[in-house]
Amino acid sequence: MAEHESLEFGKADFVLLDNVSMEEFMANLKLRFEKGRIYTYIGEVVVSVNPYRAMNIYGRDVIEQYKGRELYERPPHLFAIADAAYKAMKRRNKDTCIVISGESGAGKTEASKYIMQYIAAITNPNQRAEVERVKNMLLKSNCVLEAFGNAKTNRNDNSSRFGKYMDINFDFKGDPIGGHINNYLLEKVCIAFGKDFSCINDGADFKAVADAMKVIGFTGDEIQTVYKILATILHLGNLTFGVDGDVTLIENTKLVSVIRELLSTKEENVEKALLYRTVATGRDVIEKQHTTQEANYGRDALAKAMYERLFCWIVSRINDIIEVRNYDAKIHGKNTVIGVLDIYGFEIFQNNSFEQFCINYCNEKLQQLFIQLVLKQEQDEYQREGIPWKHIDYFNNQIIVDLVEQQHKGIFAVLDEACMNVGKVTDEVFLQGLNTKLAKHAHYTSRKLSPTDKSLEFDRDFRIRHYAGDVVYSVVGFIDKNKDTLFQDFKRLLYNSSNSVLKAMWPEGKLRITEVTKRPLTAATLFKNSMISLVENLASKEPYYVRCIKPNDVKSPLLFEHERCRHQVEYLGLLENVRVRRAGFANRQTYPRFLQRYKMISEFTWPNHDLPSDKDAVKRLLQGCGFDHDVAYGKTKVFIRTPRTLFSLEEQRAEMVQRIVLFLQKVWRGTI
Ligand code: AOV
Ligand code: MG
Repeated sequence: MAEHESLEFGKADFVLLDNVSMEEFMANLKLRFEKGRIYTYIGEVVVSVNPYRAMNIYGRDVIEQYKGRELYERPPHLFAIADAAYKAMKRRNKDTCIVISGESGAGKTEASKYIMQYIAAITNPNQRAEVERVKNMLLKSNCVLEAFGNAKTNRNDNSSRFGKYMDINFDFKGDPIGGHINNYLLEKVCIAFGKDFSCINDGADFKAVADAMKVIGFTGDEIQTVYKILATILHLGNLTFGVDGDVTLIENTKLVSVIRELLSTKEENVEKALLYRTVATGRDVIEKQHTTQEANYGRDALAKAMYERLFCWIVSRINDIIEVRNYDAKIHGKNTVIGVLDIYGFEIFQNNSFEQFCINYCNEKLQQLFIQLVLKQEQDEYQREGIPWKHIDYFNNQIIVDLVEQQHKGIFAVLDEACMNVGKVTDEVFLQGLNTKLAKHAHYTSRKLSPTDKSLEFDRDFRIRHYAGDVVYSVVGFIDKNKDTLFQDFKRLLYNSSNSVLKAMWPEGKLRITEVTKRPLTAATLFKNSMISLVENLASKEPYYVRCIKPNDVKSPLLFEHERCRHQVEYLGLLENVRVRRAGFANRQTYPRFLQRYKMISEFTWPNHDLPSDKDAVKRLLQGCGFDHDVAYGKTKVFIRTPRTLFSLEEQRAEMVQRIVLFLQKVWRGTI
């Protein structure tokens, strides 16, 4: 609890507020923001407010101040949380993860970068070349992924359109030896318009990205192919179709030659794939001409699919390269992990579609994890240990998670069912399904169910009451995006390229039309499965949280929009977090572990105690130091309420250790 920080900057930990009320919380948050203190703790959770200006708090000197320190010894900072995760990993052999959440533009990606930089800076004191190489790769791979996966939205100029979970593996010395990246849903809609992703934006940008790729270890051929794919996507954006009688044709045929060249395929194959699809009817295989509408759809789907495939391929190539290679480390030494999760934040746009729906569902899942780990688990433990405890209420969003992912009647299930329909498959059919199955759900409504509701402007709208607020979604496009069909003909076209890098990206193009039988999993199912395994993975690690807040919608460093911030504090459950934390205990340890660390500070326990149990010994020790009032004794653990007590125990221990060392030195020198 950074006590040396002057009160003029407000309270460094919300747990120290005189009264836990929204007013006091907000007043403290605002005061600190205005004084340039963008980080504040709730116990071990960091609350961060986006400063929207360069802060001089990430330099080498600051890193040094946090290295190896305890959380409460220095002013709140991301570095402190990164250090805590690192220490837990190194000292206690725990896999840890740092979960960064908050809405779009709140500062998650920036935070994840500072955390990575910190970890890179404090590791490898011996400058081992191999470790330096790995660190460099991990940092560089981040830039490459950002170049391909970020885009400008009206909420954030550098918005992550994909979620990223990065594991860093450490050897027994605590040095990084490799990593692994999981990516989640790359938003593909923007690609159709071809201009939003920074790497497609201009050639100069691509040069920098290409350089970074080279450093990581991409081959020249691979980089060339990436460039060709990006160029193809741009050209596809300019390709238009017309009709002559009942024949659909390509208007700008010159572009077809360019694309052919880029894709290393035959010109007639490109043209055919754009204008026809091969269909199997029973034993016959026929070629069916597209209408212009179908041709337009096919072209856009191709551009999107190529981009998505490219992105996933880049991630998997990076994974090949940064994977833990040192077999010795794998077999002999311990191999622990710190995971950093930076994912798209909750978003509400003017028009919200399938992508926003997935993104917001993801945020529901993460909020549920937070509730499980921080609010629920904590209270459950007090109960288990028999510590007197008054339950603190919080909104449990499990009901919304179920609304989306439940089998048979969840929104994803209804969507998949609509997509399986043999007859008419339209967005309206999907909406009808929702209205039938969810008519009574407290968190769902639609124009049909609430005809007088002003926020539901159109017949195609439905509304979800998310934990973070109401969002109106338009069903238009849900079916197409969920099915995510790419005509087989395109897959075959790309597979048959004489460019081996491109060919390898499209292995399913190998199948002949008659061999394609299995319906691919829908986008919703894939996404749901990836979210469930993400949450399982996070839950298996010791979590550290960064909760990001966006102070205003105009990217101003000066403006603290009270209502905007209050709303975020509310839905992030921060007040409940403070209450649980405050009523709760900062630290807990089993009795034997506690004794092992502190027994030297009390005559009753050093070198051994003669009390009936370790619990009695711990009681005796704490009474002796005068901390009895600040602790509670559970069945197996001692609970320490304020970090100050722990801090002072640590100080006393350090003093004793010093004295013992001096004493032993004297004994050795023979002066005693
Ligand atoms: P996000 O990751 O939370 O949104 P970013 O991390 O991209 O948001 O932050 C948005 C912008 O805010 C950045 O481009 C910076 O200009 C500024 N910013 C954020 N944190 C800091 C900081 N610590 N210091 C200075 N400027 C900062 V999204 O990816 O859209 O959900 O999907
Ligand atoms: Mg981001």
